[in-house]
Amino acid sequence: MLIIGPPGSGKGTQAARISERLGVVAISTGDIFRDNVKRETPLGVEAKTFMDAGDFVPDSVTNRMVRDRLAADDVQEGFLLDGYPRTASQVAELDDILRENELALDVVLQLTADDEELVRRLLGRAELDGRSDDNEQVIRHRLGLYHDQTAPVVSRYDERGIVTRVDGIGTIDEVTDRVMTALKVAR
Ligand code: B4P
Repeated sequence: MLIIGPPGSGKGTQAARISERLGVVAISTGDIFRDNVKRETPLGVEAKTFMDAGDFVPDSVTNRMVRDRLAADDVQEGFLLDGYPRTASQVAELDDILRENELALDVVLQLTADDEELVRRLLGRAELDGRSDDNEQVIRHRLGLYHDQTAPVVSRYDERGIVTRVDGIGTIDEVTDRVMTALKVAR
């Protein structure tokens, strides 16, 4: 399955819980990038400039990384992709990767929340974690990219009839309950 939503909608938060409850591996492109930035690998050095500006890391880099990750054995029993695909080109690439690995998508979970709530949450996270892309100007840029480029990605999956929408407003536990109920219906 995929989990898609604007920055701050709770993707990473809910992905960890879904992964634990369903026993499927959660793969977050943002987490992989941040880990590489921390370890100062060539991938991390390349990704950092884009991430700090709130821009997408180029598709060529991101696609190669996801292709490698989805070739691992642990995805065969199910997987949850968090934060990918985010562009039309990534949708096409993911279709190819899944076909080549004889994998299929069952559900695309979309988390929704309004922009002002998202800005509030991410500014709250900035105070706790000090993430370099969590300042108001960059947050608003990331939200703009979501609306321009990632919302159309959801429409592509809507045409395939596999999107389940969940309201991301409420406490983390409330959202998890909604997600688990929605997934039971969707599967
Ligand atoms: P991500 O790591 O995906 O960052 P994000 O969109 O901000 O989501 P995240 O998962 O961190 O936050 P969440 O909604 O869980 O990407 C970071 C960067 O990596 C991108 O900007 C880009 O540069 C690059 N990148 C990643 N994937 C890419 C791709 N496919 N192509 C190109 N570039 C890519 O939650 C955020 C906060 O909200 C948390 O602090 C949480 O505690 C809080 N929260 C969650 N649920 C809540 C609730 N119900 N109530 C209150 N607070 C809540």
